[in-house]
Amino acid sequence: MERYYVTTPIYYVNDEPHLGHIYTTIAADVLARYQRMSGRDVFFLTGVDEHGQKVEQAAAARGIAPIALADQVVERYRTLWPELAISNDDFIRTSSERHKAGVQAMWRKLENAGTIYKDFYEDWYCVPCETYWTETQLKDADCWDSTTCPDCKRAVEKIQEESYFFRLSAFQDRLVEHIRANPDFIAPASRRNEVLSFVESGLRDLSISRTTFSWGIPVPGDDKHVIYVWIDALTNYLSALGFPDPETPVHWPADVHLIGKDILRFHAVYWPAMLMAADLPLPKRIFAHGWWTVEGEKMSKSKGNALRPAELLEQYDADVLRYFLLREVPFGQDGDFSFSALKQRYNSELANDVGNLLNRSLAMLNKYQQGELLAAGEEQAVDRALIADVEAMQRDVAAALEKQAFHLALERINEVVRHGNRYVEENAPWSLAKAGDSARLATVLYHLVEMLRLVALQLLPFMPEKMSRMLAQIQPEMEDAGRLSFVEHGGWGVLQGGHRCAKPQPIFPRME
Ligand code: ME8
Repeated sequence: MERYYVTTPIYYVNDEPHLGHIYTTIAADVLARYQRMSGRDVFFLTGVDEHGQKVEQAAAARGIAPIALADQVVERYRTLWPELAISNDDFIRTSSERHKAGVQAMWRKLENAGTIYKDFYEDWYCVPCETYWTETQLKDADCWDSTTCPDCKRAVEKIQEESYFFRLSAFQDRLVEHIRANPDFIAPASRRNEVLSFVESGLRDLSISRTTFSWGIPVPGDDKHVIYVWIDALTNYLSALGFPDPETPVHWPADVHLIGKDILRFHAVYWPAMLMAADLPLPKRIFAHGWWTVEGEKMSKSKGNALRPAELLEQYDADVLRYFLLREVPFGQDGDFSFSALKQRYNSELANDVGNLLNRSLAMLNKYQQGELLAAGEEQAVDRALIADVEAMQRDVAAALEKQAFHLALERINEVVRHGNRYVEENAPWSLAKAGDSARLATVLYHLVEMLRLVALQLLPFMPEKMSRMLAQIQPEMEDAGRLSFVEHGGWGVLQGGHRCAKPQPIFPRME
């Protein structure tokens, strides 16, 4: 069976979940569900990043131990994911023994490959970003006088300590070569170019251990040092699969690491270089999505305007959020979350288009044929055009999702829904009923219901709960929509004459 491995970033436990975290996780969930329905053996991983100075400081500020803070926040994530219908196969904590074993094994591999050395280190460090800056970088960013971080503009600290280093510079040429030879490796293309010019401008070796705090995984054989939080965190993608036993787990390499644009350098430069050093295959793709603002404003802890999932779930069904987040903004671009945009999209695309087509089709089937589907008679050009559109849509959605173009996939499905609504108008079943043309009426109703079934199947990964309800109206005998697959149920003509549908029940009532 073909395998598929999709990951989200592991989220820091110094903050509660917010819109940015659910965004990546929902996107990964849609891919996982879609690939499972396509017959692949899927592994979908998410989890939390518990170590590092940032978490240690956040815990100290609350007067608790780092692990106590981690335990609290982990619970928030663990209870949140089912509420959003997230179907992850595993949840990795970096404080777990299996993860520590994986990270220490990775360290040993880098060491055995001769890519780690000890030296002294003097630099500027931004704790909130867990990022190092050189004097030159601060000067270039006009941050030297204020000694603030070029990214977040908060104060950077001067650091001088003994440290282990990873020979990142030795991988510059191979990285450039790999990125050039594999145009799909980093997406979207604009991000790929950014990474390429960053690597080409020259890489310096990376400090990968700390002695100034202790909340982390000890360096094997030198426990004065803890392993740099990013070496620790990135290795989660392997440790969750059981690495180092086996060294190359069956689901490795990942098909896609979904991340936000702010953590691209770690994933597209450091991580591949580590894997090259450890002689392991590289992930096939790294996709960096954009950032959300909320009602036109940047989300920030200090402003207290971070959008919290619990607040959203009080107002909207999980499926509506899932749909909106992936439909509103092309994946890869920045976007704005606004309540009015959500309502507008919901009413026009879900209530008016999908919801209305389902309601009117099942209402007519119940009115004219007592809910019974009759076998389709001779097909006319309009019927063939509808079938062809559905089948083309299925191919287009598959192609869009290969490229993580969620918005295009949804737009293409909506196009078929609009086609369905036009088909109703053009074939006017009410006139056929009036004229007593029951053969043509049966054919038109068959085409409508069968297309609705296939539309619901394509939308199932995006809106698992709503689409299960839609399918339960079309196929009331079916017990569990979760077992449907494109392979078995994706073809035209699965429903047979004599099949009974339920009475319509609105699944997308209008929002006022
Ligand atoms: O970076 N819009 O964790 P994290 C969209 N532990 N995405 C956003 C966002 C916004 N406004 N704000 C944050 C870490 N994000 C590391 C990852 S992976 C081996 C280690 C996204 O909790 C951000 O882009 O700070 C990032 O991808 C994710 O939230 C996790 O952030």
